[in-house]
Amino acid sequence: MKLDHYWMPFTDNRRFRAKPRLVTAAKDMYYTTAEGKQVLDGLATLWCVNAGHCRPRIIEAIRAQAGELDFASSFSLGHPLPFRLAERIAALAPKGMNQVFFTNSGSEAVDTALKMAVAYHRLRGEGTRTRFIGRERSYHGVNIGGMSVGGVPTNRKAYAGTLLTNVDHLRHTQIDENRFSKGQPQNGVDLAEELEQRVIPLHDASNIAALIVDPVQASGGVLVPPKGYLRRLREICTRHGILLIFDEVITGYGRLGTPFAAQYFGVQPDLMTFAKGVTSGAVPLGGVIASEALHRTFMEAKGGGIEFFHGYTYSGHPLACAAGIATLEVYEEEKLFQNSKTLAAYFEQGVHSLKGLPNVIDCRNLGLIGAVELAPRPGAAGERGYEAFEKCWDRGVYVRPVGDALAFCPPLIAEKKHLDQMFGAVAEVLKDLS
Ligand code: PXG
Repeated sequence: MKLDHYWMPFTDNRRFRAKPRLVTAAKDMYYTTAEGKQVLDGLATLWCVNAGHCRPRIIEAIRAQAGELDFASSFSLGHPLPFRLAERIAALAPKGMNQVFFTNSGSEAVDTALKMAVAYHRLRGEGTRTRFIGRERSYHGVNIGGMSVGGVPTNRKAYAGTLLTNVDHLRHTQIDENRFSKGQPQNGVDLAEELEQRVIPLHDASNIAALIVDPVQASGGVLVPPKGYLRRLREICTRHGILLIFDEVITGYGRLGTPFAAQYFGVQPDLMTFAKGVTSGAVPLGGVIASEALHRTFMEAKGGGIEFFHGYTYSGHPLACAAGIATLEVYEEEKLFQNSKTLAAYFEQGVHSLKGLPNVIDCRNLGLIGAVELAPRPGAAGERGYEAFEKCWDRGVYVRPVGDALAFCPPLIAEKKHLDQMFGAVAEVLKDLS
């Protein structure tokens, strides 16, 4: 097979073509590689395969749907599936968060949420609220809005001139005092004060539409919010009429043992984005959950007509919705959010068992998400992390390099033996890594 024509996303294409890593099948916790080797999926592939791979119920739902109604639009013509899925999602979401808008990806969900926020303020006669606040090291997808509120420097660098200018960022929460924290760090709640002490006075609250945060910053390196930090942000937003958006693309659907991070932290946002775990990765699907109050503002707008001029051809696609409904059934029947919660303590032990190995400068975890951070090689940031990733793969374990950190995010069907295999392989690799 030629590898000459596929331009791979977020990939060192030249390195890949020189040394390809191909998988041809997957089942539950494992991939099968092109060479026939079994590799443990330690990252739910890309933080999304929460129910595990090729689950019969999900596959069957997609197959049956494809034969019955392949596609129908949701532009002023409906079909039952997105209504059914939205009802299920609303039932999982925090109370009062019950209006679901579908997209095809997390990036689209983020840009949708940003547009909803601005349109909402305008409908309420506060049309000057057009600024967005994001955070350093946050990842909110790759579309113009999400990239602009995002804070991963490498994702922004090449596009600096095209970024939205109506954006400011809070600093991230990774501080030295919190190294090797188990679960939520003790220090750093005060970092939330930057919103009220610097950002709001600078721009004026009357110009700010929304603050967007990923409750656990996953692809930014697995940064766990300090105790009380998200609650403090909520209080400040409420005081100043600023909407709070939780980007739950990774934290949603059981990653922290609750349906969403909002419930884990006991903090209620106004808008939540989701994607990934909603179909366990089987078909692309994302969306935004809006509060009833926000939605009401749109529905009570004077004049009638289309309330929100926004949507994608495939919003509410039948195959995606069928996969979503089946996935939520699997989560419920197999009590996978509960498994995630129960396994979190063992996972924490596994992550922190790497402390003390050569070059390990931090271990972080919450729920079933974690990372070990390695010291960068002088003048070659990211190289040690990438090499560790390659060596783990050779040992039959897939984890993701994020700079010089390795991220862990197993499917929620994981058992202790899988975690033993994953952390055991990582430990062996780190022992020998220069
Ligand atoms: N928000 C968050 C919090 C995400 O993690 C997106 C939005 C965008 O979702 P889509 O479906 O448009 O990709 C994500 C996606 C990585 C990596 O390097 C992480 C993501 C995507 C690609 C790579 O860890 N997360």
